Amino acid sequence: MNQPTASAIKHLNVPEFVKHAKLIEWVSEIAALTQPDQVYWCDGSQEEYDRLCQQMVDAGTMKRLNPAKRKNSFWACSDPSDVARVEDRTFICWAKKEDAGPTNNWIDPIEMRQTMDGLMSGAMRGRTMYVVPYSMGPIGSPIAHIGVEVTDSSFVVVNMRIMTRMGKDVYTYLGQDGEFVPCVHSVGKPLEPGEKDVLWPCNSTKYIVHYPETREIWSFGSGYGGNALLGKKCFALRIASIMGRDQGWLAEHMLILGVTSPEGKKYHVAAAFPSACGKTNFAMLIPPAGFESWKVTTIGDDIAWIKPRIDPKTGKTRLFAINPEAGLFGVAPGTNTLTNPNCMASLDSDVIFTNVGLTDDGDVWWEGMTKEPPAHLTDWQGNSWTPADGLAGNKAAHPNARFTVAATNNPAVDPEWDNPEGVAIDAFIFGGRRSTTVPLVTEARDWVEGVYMAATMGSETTAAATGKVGVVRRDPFAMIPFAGYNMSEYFQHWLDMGKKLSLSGAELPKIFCVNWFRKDENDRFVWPGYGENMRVLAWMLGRVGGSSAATENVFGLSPNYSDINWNGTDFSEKQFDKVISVSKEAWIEELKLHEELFEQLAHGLPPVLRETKAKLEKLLG
Ligand code: SAT
Ligand code: MN
Repeated sequence: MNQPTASAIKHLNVPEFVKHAKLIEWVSEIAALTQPDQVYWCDGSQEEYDRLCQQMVDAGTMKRLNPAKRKNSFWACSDPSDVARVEDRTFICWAKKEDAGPTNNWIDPIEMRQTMDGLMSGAMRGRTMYVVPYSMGPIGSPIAHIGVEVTDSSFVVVNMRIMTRMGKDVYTYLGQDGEFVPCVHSVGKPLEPGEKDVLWPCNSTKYIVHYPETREIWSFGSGYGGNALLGKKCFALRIASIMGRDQGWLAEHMLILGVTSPEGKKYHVAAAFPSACGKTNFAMLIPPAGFESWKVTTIGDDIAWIKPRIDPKTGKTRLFAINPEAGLFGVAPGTNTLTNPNCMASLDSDVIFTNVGLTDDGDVWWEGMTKEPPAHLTDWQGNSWTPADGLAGNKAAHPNARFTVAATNNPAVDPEWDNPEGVAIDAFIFGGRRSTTVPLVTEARDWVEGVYMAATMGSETTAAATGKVGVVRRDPFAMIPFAGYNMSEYFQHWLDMGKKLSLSGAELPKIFCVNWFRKDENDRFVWPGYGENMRVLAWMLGRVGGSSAATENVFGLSPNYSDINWNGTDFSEKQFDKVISVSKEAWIEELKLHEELFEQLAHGLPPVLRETKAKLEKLLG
């Protein structure tokens, strides 16, 4: 480690509310390495947010939207080379390669530290280094954890203020020696004296690095999303999944919903979907006709931290979940008032939009927002754009254009979303996008079978993500890019949790597998999806509460047509058969693909998963 120089320490500007010697020492080490012009300790106030936003408006990095259209909102555009998470530049640097497993990029941590020290050396020259203290989860919650990110991007600071509980209270909570995950971020574009900054500084070399043994995150070269907002995927999933394994809890890529039945009973479900499976729509579901007396509320839209605890109401151990985030960082394109009115309402004010189109009257637009595009706008790369450009294939918004907005902007936010105790989970739901094979809904007969379903879940690729359509990618637990350790050991951790909890007499959540995307012989979706998914959700909760019937099949338990409430729809039994049916031939092929996955993950694969597969094969006959 570089020794902090006397001048670096002098310029640390430590405010009197920071009392944590180790934190100060770490900040001084990073300052000595990265050599910023100044260090600024964020307090998280509204005044600070407004000031930094105004600075970016003055510099041209952000534009203030028309307040009559979107109050207190901004439009920003990234460099066209810096538009999404860079999975191939993301590394999990365990001392031993096997610990990262076959699905993660690995480089020896000693080598990686040399590389990162080299890249970070002087990386913040000419810039301010911001110290961003944040809590993932309500400050002081027994399920929450603290991080501190130093960054040379004020854009990251304002996004972190929306996405996390950021500010002075975190220093108070940390006190003199509280634990925190240190996160170092630089856009990797130092400025020479007098050099004018670019609008979106970044570097063509990018590294998103995790050191599991020391629980550190180092990120270089990108200012975009999960590459730079290090509390999200880097901490809340990759590092937290490791903490969860070590400490006996779960950090999952799951939304959390509250569902209140007409009788007033409140359930909570956590659901994992790979990208492009309608996760945000499900997180903000509006019950359809016939379900007016049900209420669905959002606790989280992306990540769940789940810890076991005795439920004071029942005296039994249950799994309690919080949303570690405080905001939504959602994909804008495709979002509209028909398919997700709650999401659109969340975007009325106090939003930072990145890489969407800017209309001539100072509002935003993206593909799929309205049927008719505006006659003219400025596209995400700053070019003049007309619908003719759209027809020629030039999009007004980048497909991964995003909005950053506080969770409380969502009109359907759950009253318990901020409860430090979390909510007791009744069911886990795992889903994927499959045009064939996987039925609309199946309940696992037990925890092990549920883990098998989640471990083998797959999703067909969509054009937006890969350019290739319809290839099934396995994405166990929707965690492939986010597990901080060997995926097979992650399966083992889920199995161990189930075993330990059931031995202690805990009430385990039920596990379900869903697929909203079955297609008919004309390549059309059969299931209407969106709000109609409420019917399936109600069936699942009926299973939890003991009121729904089900029939056993090869893979578990599924509803008959008459087991689902069809009030308010004419979805027919024939259509239902198309989405619930199980084809023996298709499943024989499917299980071969499961075997391919198991071969890839052979190192440390829990034997019980292969045994479960053998059981299913036998049932198939
Ligand atoms: O950029 S994020 O990682 O925050 C979102 C995503 O890519 O899933
Ligand atoms: Mn996600």
